[in-house]
Amino acid sequence: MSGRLLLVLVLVLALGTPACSQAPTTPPDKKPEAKAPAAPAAATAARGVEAGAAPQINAARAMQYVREIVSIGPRPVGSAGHRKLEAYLLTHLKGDQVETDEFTASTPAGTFPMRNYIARYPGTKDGVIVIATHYDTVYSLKNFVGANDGGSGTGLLLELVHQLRTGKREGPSVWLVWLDGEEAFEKWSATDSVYGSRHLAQKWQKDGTAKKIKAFILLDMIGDADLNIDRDSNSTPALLAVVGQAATRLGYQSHFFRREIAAEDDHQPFAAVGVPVADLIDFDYGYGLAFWHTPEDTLDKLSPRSLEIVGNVVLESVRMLGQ
Ligand code: 1BN
Ligand code: ZN
Repeated sequence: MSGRLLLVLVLVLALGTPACSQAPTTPPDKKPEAKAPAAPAAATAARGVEAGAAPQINAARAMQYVREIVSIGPRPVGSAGHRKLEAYLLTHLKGDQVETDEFTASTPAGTFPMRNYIARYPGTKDGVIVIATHYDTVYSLKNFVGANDGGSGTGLLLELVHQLRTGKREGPSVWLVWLDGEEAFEKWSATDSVYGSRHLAQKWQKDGTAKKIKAFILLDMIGDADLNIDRDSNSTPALLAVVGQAATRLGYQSHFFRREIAAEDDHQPFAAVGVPVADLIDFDYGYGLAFWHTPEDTLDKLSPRSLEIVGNVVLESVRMLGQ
């Protein structure tokens, strides 16, 4: 296990815990596991489609986004692939309310322009729920395409766009955020990591936005075909409880929170400015983390089903948070 991340890996007996350019339109390959009903039929009908219908991620379309992202190649900050991916994101966000949050980051490898992208989808209630991911790949690994690490979250957020741009939704506004510069340039440290989230959290604290954010849900490495979302002890317990309940409602609880880790990731700068945060990360990628930060982090290790599970749990969590 990598020491650089100060990862405290604690096996917990969590069984008692709550647990594309032309995107295809084929339906998800499988339906959620039928361990628990999504919601009582009457309650679902009463809430109506916007407020409460079972979430429906299009798994094939989400996977196609990830495929297209990976086909760009490595996407480290400052590279041609990084610029291509930014253009790809903007193409897919055309017509939406998008902010490019540009800043200059001083790193051990020099000074770089970086950009976070924020797409805003208004709701009917006060407050904001942020769903975020990082889109850069590891700077020092030039043959690394980050299918899972960088690619999976970026693609799933593009699928969430389809779920959110359908007009004004019931509940708080939802903002999708693609963060830049998550990866370290040399060695992970407080100053060499999470550049985009440190910048945005500071900005949102200064302009008062942080106070409006009810939840910040981070997606990182969520595409592994063998999906095991860890319980992150650096996340806000009450928000993790909502995510756990959402997973249980949808029958996905076996994929969530069996193991506890302490994740150092893009959620921490937001937690530091008082925002409730949850890092949904599967830090069990290949035997003994064999695929993490290696050229083995490729598309064949991923599954549309994992994107579907995480996407549906996120949508259900958003719905529950809006009640
Ligand atoms: C995640 C993907 N991270 C780097 N690439 C940071 C991290 C490492 C987060 C270990 C949690 C655990
Ligand atoms: Zn990484």
